[in-house]
Amino acid sequence: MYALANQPSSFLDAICSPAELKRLGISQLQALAGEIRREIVHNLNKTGGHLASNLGIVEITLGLHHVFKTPVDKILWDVGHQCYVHKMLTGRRNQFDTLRQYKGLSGFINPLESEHDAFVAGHSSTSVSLAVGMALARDHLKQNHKVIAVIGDGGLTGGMALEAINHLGHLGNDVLIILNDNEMSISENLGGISQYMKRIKETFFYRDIKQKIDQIEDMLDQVPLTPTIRQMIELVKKQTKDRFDTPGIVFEKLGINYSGPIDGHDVGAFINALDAVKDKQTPQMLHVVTQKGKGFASAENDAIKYHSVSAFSLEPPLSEKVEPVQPTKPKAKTYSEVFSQALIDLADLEPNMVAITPATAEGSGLVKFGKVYPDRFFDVAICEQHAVTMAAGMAKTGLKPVVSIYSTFLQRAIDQVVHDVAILNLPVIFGIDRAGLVEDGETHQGVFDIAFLRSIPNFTVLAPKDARELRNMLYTALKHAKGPVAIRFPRDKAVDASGTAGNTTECSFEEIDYTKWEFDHRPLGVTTQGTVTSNGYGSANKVALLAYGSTVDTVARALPLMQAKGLDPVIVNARCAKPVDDKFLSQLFEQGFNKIVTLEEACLAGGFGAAVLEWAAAKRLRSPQTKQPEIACIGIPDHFVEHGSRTTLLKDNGLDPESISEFVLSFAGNGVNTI
Ligand SMILES: Cc1ncc(C[n+]2csc(CCOP(=O)(O)OP(=O)(O)O)c2C)c(N)n1
Repeated sequence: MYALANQPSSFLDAICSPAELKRLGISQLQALAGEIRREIVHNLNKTGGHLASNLGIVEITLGLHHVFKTPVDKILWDVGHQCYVHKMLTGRRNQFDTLRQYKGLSGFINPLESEHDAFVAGHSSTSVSLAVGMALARDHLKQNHKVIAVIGDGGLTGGMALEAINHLGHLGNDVLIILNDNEMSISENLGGISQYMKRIKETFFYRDIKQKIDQIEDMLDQVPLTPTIRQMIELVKKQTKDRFDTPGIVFEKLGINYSGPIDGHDVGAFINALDAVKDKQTPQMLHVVTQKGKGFASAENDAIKYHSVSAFSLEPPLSEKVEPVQPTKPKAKTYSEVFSQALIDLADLEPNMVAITPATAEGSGLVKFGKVYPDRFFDVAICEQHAVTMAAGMAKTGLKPVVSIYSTFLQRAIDQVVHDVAILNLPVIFGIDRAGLVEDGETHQGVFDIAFLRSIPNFTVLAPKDARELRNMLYTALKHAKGPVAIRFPRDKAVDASGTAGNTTECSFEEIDYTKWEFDHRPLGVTTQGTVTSNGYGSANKVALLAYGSTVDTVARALPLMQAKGLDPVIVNARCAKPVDDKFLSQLFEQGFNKIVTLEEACLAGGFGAAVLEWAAAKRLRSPQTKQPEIACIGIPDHFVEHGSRTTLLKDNGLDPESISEFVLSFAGNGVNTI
């Protein structure tokens, strides 16, 4: 283990591009690996990031850049979360303190950032498909370069990777797959493929054992032995051999030439292995064994915790930076924590409920549920499509599956949602985590789910305004849903309507009519939930703000700003985007509200605001005599949202209280409500 104190990086300082790397010998590369690890740890302790995966892939990255020549040769990094070393070696080291910061270096791979990044990634299991595509194009266009896909054992569990391998074996084109096997996904990797790779490694050790047995046999040949003893030796040899099979035979049978496994931290061995396969013109897989977190004891010992970290302390004892805790103030829970706690609280009430995660148990807070109810918890690996269709099968057979999935990863399973869940109107509940803006950037923004789910018949698309409502939505859906229900919530601290942020998870459950919208923050003469009565202002300008999900809280925070300027709008918790609350909207129109603003933390195209506009257009056709209000929509415009802190991104997209207040004030114009 090297010392963590920041030391001079003489080799790293000399590297401005991969060209300099090629001049280094093996021992120099080894020294460089140490310098890189030190720098990664020292940078990430300030910026946070995917620490363990990057520490594990240092020698692989060095070897690849030593042997191949980017950007001519194409290296496709699966997921792209392990590309920090690659970034350091391809001219971006000086920007490392801006990693994952707004306008700084992305935490993922992206050709818009560097010509050395062959493609964009953030989602898993795409690299082999991309490599096949690029190799086919190269061969068709008679170009001459190598295409290399670097994929982890976690990424290999994803269906797409297996589909691509299947196709590549059939095509036979020149693609090199580097399989980075650290036995970890975010959590421990699981499934038959992972087990198979363990067997391959055992087989590797079998070579040693076999060699030793052969040596013993040679020695025994020198001494006279009875036939029985000879038979016994043969039997031991055979049984030992039968326990193992030829390394990589499964890949070989699929048409991919397998070599390995080799030690991925022995840069010399790795370079030799690359040299041995680099000129082959056929599909090759090089199986490389690495350790996640290599070289940093804390990450080696707890690779799950250090998979992705926020800023942490390097002072011994190594620990995360802890904010000074106010003893009177309980730590606010996140929506993920509220959701997963609700699942635990509901488990006894709903014995047929099961929870499913596609390899994101940590992020979704489901680890505890899995420990308490191991028979009712299914981590399916990085297999979103399988997760959804499996849930459909469960629902059809009488279980109550809850698929806990990030908004961005649900995108991968849209067909399964339509074809396997929605057509039969199956009561699968989707807990859509990280719905809205997230730090990671374009590949991870959870902004499309409303638009795609709203277009699917039979779906109910909900978003709670706070922790209590999230629990009640889940409770009610589990009890009564006759078809699919999606409940979306952001990656954020949970809001508690009672103002004691995050401590509502201890409360009991309550059935709610979640398709009905409610006046939440302004009870203006509301008699029953979802019924609009006059607000009594008699003003020429009656403004209603229809807020969906996380924006209810933001709008509540914008209210005093608007009131200070003389505008006192009605705030509606429009918690169901599909179906929209027909009765409520009718009443709103009939009450003479002449300005309506919709708000959502999602793309405007096809989103909640679009649902209200569609409703208004249909209403115009149905009853042309009804005076229509002006409708404006606040949400994310038609662009991809980059990386940066959630607060910055919300502000950038007009979703902070100040921007909302400004927009509404200007939209409301002069004749505002007076208070
Ligand atoms: C489609 C998709 N689902 C889930 C994730 C979340 N995720 C990010 S990294 C990761 C584990 C990847 O494991 P592996 O490929 O073995 O790489 P390692 O971090 O072990 O080097 C997961 C599940 C993702 N990026 N994409």
